[in-house]
Amino acid sequence: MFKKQLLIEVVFYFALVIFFLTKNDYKCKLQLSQTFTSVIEKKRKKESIMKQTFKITGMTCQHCVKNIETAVQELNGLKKIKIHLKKETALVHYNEEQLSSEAIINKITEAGYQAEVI
Ligand SMILES: [Cu+2]
Repeated sequence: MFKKQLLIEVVFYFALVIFFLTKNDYKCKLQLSQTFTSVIEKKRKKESIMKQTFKITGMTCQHCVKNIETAVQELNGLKKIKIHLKKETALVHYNEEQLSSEAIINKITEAGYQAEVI
C-alpha cells in the first residue's frame, strides 16, 4: 500500500521533471506543477484523517453538547465532531498531523467535562 503510493508520487515527479526538461512555456509548466502538487497534497490529507471515539462524562443537556462542540472546533486540524448526549460519546475526525487525542481531551477538560479515548 505504502510502496504503491510512493511509486505513484515518484512517477508524478518524474513526469514533472521530464516536462521541465522538454518544454519551454513557463506558465504551462507552472500550472502543471501546481496540479501535481495539489493532487499529492489532497492524497496525503485524506490519509492522515483519524476517527476517534471519546467517552465524555459530565454532560447533562444540549447546552453541554454545544459547549464541547464549540470548544473542540477551535482546535487546529479538527474536521468533524459528533456528540451523542445519551451515550456520552463523541466521534471526532481530525488530522493526525495537526492534532492529537490528548489535545482533544485537554480541550474537553478545560470546558469542564471529563473525557477519555474508548
Ligand atoms: Cu448542560
